[in-house]
Formats: sequence, structure tokens, C-alpha cells
Amino acid sequence: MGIVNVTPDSFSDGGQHLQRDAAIKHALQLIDEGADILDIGGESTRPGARPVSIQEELDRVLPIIEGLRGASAPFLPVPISIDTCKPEVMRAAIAAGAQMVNDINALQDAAAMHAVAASNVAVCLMHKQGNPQTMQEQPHYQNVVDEVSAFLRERIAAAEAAGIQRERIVIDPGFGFGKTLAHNLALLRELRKMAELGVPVLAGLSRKSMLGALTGHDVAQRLPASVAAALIAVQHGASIVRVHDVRATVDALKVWNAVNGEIT
Ligand code: 7PM
Repeated sequence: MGIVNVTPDSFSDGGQHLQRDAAIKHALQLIDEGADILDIGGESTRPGARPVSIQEELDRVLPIIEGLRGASAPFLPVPISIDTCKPEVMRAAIAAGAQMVNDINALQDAAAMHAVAASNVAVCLMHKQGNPQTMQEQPHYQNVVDEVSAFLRERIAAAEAAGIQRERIVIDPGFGFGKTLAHNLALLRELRKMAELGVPVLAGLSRKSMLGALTGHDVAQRLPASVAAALIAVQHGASIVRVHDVRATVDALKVWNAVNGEIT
């Protein structure tokens, strides 16, 4: 899964068009590099990000989905995931052709649950502790692996009860979302326990601060650590890795696949 940059906040209409074109170009570049899914988000879900209005988020993401999925681009070879917690954005993105919802709130909002249930798209249910503004202040767990696993099990059951078939669900332990370095490492080490819940596991480790803590490198210098983390996640049962650096990750996974075939 390649992360598509959606640059926010333009002052003029002309700027918005340039940003849309840049995002579409970036998305097509990620497909060329081997991405199997594109994750498009309007930034409101990022830790520490300022809240974004529904309209603002729609203005950021819809032109990109429409540009990739619209009549002028009918042959997009990969599905689009919309990264949002907002039911209105989910509905509009699905109507525009998104085939997956990436909700860091795991459809805990009833309207979000309904938006996905009323469609036929896939969903990623992610764990987080607390809210993105404050979650890194004092993360605390008795047993992070058991607690994240129990939460994801409950969210799978809730989604199924709402009419979202298991085949449409993927789960994600939410690396960095209310977790210390030790918590993140425990989750990566025991990622197989998430896979045991019986639906595909998505892992998002790309360029994250835990990799900065481990290497001492700032975000621009985390490519090798990100590739290592993605490979470890796949070795531990991840089916989807959410990454910025698609080409490097695909190369690493080609080596892994040559050695291991379909067996993980
Ligand atoms: C600043 C800090 C900016 C963190 C962006 C981020 C995940 C996600 C994000 C994830 C799923 C990033 C994160 N992370 N969705 N959205 N799983 N499903 O690195 O790990 O992109 S935001």
C-alpha cells in the first residue's frame, strides 16, 4: 500500500489544481513502483495534525480520487483506499470509486460503521490508544499484545454484526498510535498473534518515530529502517504494508518472496 501525499492548504484555486496534479502524478508513480493499493488521506488522522473540516478534507481528497478513477482515467490497475474517520468523507470517496476505507478509529463511530456497511468496500480497522492529539503522552498497557488483539477481535465482531463480511476486513495494530517504543517492538515481534484473528494484517511502520528512536535518524533518513521494518512485518504475518517508499520495499519483498514463496 503506497501512501499518496496530499499537500494541504493552498491559497489560490490555481494552487489547488497544481496540488491535485502533483498528488495524481505521485499516485501514478507509486503504481509504477509496484504499489498494489493507494492510500489517499487528507491528513486529519495524522498524530498531532490540526482538525480538518469535512469540506476541507473533501476538497483535498475527492479531486485526486476523481482524477484517478474518473472518466478520463478508467483503467486504474489498483484499488484506492480512503484514509479518513469521517463518515461523510467515506461516503463521498466510495461514490467516487474508492474500494477501501482506512479508518484509524476502527469504525467506532456508528455513522462510519454504517457508511461502510451500506457499501461493498473493504475496511482497515486500526487500534489506537487515546486520541491523536495526546496519545503519545502516557501510553499504558498491562499487556499491549493482548489488549490490541482483544480490541481488534471486538472490532471485527462489531463490523461483522453490522453486516460487513469478514472477507472485507483487514486489521492493523496501529504502530505509533498511543504506543511507546517498547510497545511498538512487542507488537511487531508478536504480529503473528494479530494474524491469528483470521483476517489479513496491515502494518504501517514507514518512516515512523520508533525508527528514528532506533537509528537516530530524522524522518528524511529512515528509508533503510523502514524497509527493514516492512520486511520484518511481512515475516511476522503482515499481508499489507503501508509505505512511502514503494520501490525499495517492493525490492526487499521480492527477495523475501523468492526465498519463501507463498509461505509466511
Ligand atoms: C505524522 C505521524 C504523520 C504519523 C503521519 C503519521 C497509519 C495509518 C497513519 C498506520 C493505518 C503515517 C502516520 N499511520 N493508517 N495512518 N495504519 N491503517 O506515518 O499505521 O502516515 S498516519
